[in-house]
Amino acid sequence: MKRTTQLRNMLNTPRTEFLMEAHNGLSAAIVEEAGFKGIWASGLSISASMGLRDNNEASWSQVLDTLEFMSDAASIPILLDGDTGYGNFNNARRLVKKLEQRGIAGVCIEDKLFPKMNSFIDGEAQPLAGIDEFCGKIKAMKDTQNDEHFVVVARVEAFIAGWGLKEALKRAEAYRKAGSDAILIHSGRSDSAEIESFMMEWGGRLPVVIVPTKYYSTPTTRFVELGTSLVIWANHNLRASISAMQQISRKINLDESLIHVENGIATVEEVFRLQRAGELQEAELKYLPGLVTD
Ligand code: SPV
Ligand code: MG
Repeated sequence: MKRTTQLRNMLNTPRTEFLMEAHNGLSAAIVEEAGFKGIWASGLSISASMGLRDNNEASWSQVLDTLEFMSDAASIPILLDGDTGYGNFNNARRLVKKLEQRGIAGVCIEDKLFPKMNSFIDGEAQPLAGIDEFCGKIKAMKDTQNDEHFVVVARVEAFIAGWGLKEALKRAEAYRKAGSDAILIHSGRSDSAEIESFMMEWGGRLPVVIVPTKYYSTPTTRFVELGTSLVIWANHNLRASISAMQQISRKINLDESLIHVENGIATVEEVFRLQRAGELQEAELKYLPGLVTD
């Protein structure tokens, strides 16, 4: 089944499904191997892994290059966190064209202004896009996609910006009418009150996607009860790798030795396995003329 269809099915089944963050080819392969059905290509994680801020400092074509590695390294669908679409409707529709060429299953755009700022940094100070302008962007993206199953998710930042439930519902409804395939409702609260209020009023008009980074203590069963379609674990591979790299770098620097670290980290053979080194050896037997050794 095509990856676009797989992602669309994840949104449209009555079950709650899950996407796990990845930010490069290696993490994409690891997410797939762990058993996830799909990948969130997080803007925060991709930019951080480049040593950059989540403010569109990476160019959109650099993000595209990263996605190409991810798309090659994993066979499950990838939903790109496309920020604001990297410009106006014209940039956003060109993005869709390029994503489809690279086998990306869908993109999520948020109703903020380019260059964006991460939602958890001074969220309330962040201006929102005009509703009409954002709807035009969604329409342009939907009109551009070649594959009818390519997914466009509209992300509502009304709660993040402190504009409240009424505005969140108004925007979600406008984005639905503009043709989006799902609504991502975001919240920076440490409890799920905003999400719950939205879900009660929304009434399943379109599938809903959530990102419980800040309200992580809400049990997943609650998201299921609320009828959430997709839950995104948005940055946890990046954060896990930061902790692991900080620890190992400090320890090796302190010890000036590898004696106490070797057993606690992935073996070199594990790196080769994840790179699929075995496949190359088999291909060499098949395609390379035999080496003359004597
Ligand atoms: C991301 O993963 O980049 C997101 C989710 O957009 S958040 O960081 O919560 O805004
Ligand atoms: Mg993001």
